[in-house]
Amino acid sequence: MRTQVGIIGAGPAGLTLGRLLELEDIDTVVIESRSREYVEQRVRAGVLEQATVDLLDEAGVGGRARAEGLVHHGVILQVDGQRHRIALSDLTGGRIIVIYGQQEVVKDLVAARVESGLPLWFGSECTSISDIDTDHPRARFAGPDGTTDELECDLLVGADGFHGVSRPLVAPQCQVFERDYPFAWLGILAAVAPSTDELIYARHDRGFALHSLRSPTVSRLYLQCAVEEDLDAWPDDRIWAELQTRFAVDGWTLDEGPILEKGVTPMRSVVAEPMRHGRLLLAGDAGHIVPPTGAKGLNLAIADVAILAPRIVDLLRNGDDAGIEDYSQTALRRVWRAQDFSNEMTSMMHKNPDPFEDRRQHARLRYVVASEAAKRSIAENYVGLPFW
Ligand code: RFL
Ligand code: PHB
Repeated sequence: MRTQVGIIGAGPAGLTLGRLLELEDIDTVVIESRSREYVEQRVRAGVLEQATVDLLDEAGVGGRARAEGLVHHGVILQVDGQRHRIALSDLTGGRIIVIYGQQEVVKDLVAARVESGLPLWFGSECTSISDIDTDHPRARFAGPDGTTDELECDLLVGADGFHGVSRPLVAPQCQVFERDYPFAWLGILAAVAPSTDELIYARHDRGFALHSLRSPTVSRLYLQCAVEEDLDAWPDDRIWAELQTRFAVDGWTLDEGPILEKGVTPMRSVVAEPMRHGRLLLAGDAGHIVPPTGAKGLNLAIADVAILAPRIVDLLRNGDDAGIEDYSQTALRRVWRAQDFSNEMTSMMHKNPDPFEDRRQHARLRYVVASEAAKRSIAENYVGLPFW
């Protein structure tokens, strides 16, 4: 089997790249190990930067995000039982964020690809990649019926997420930068109307809590927990009691409802450099992950492919490989900016087991909420810096 660009992974990065290349008449095959149902139900990110929504729109797949996404103009930081608004739009010349579940983005992209009749092979797990130093890299994969096959292409893109095959394969040639944080998030999805109009990031002596939203009837909430947290130790009433404590402010109540989903997410920063190895390019979580406190992972994944797509077109249409050569360096500038911001938000909002660090970060947050300059800096990073 042959195509121009083989894309491993039907997450936001792989599917968006497929769409951007479709619009340029470049042939692609997307190989995805999971089923369509699985990728469309996987609950993850919720905050889209304006530039992300603009890009989806330009690619003709942003209609539902525009219609159903919740446009937000601010977020709340809570410290010492007091809430402080970061006026995102006022501080950034009118920029916004849109709350729209990642699985909805994935549904929209899958629907568009299916409608275009382009190859998107679910249940097909890429098991190995070869010949990346030639003009014809290859991906081997196991299909749903147990058969194995091989895809030969002009370029391969590893958009297979943090647990995929592409990064481990090139790891020996990479410099991998890593940081583990000494805590994790216990996340829930609950069938209850959000108790807030804007996201609340709360720092509390018992640990961080985040109140996010999905729709007028569904809330998404997170609690800082231990890295090895046992979910069985967290029946629903304990989760709600802990959330009530951490979000408590006078005159406000947190409404409770049935919990639809629970999970524990470790907090890590990883960057693999470079993001190009011959004719294998890494995009999205395959190349880097950030802790979720800055809401950057999905936005970075989309930014990577926005940077990559025109460079692929230059190579395949005009034989110009300057853009591909420069892809990693360009994408990594943005990645490291997001690492810094995500680290800052994470450190400042969480209870740290190191008492000195904990006091220092508490002081930093108190400064941020009191300073116009510091709030502006948080706002411009949160809404997203321009692609560069
Ligand atoms: P994905 O979404 O992981 O997709 C990779 C796809 O590749 C498939 N795959 C394979 N396919 C074929 N062969 C193989 N060998 C394969 N191995 C893997 C997988 O099945 C999958 O379908 O990566 P992508 O596209 O790079 O997208 C990245 C985002 O998913 C991720 O960065 C965000 O979800 C991170 N994130 C957030 N990002 C934000 O921008 N804003 C947020 O508010 C936000 N909140 C979050 C988050 C991530 C979280 N978790 C669970 C990690 C909140 C949480 C709790
Ligand atoms: C989410 O809605 O899932 C969400 C929002 C903000 C974050 C992380 C996750 O920083």
